[in-house]
Amino acid sequence: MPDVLDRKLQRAFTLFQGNDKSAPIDRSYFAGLAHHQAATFPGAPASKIEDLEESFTTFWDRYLVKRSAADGTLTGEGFTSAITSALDTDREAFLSDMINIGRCWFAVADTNGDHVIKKDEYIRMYGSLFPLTAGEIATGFAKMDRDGNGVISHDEIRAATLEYWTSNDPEARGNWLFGPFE
Ligand SMILES: [Ca+2]
Ligand SMILES: [Ca+2]
Repeated sequence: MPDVLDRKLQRAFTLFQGNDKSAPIDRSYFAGLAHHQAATFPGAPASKIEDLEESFTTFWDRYLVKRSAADGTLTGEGFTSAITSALDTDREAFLSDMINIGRCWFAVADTNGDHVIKKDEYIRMYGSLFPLTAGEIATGFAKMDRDGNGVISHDEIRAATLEYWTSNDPEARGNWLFGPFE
């Protein structure tokens, strides 16, 4: 496993774990990630939360359950192993499912419904996930906004998602999909 990609997989699992590292990570936990995003954006339509929850349970059912323990919980090693296996054997479907999670996640953050992420929506979303400095917010937004038009589009979310899960380039813009990446 190349170094940069390996670090990104570990980072994703840590992020999915949230602040309470002792909570068991299982199917219902992944489904519940949708409610974290719902709590950040309480005005989001229920249908968008349902789509997001379904995208996470699909992630579990198609990939993560295969590497979970007998009690239905998943470790960081299991997570990395599941993703690595999916990239090796089921690459196109896996990436398509990851793009769908990203699309659903950002759709909840699109509070004004213009189908793009503006900077205030970005700040609200990432600020709920990380303790970010103003510099990190500016850099992260610029990394996602590839064409520099001041908003993050569907295509830019897609490009970042593909890079996050596949690129071993330490400079790839998509490395910032889940916030600051050195
Ligand atoms: Ca928007
Ligand atoms: Ca843009």
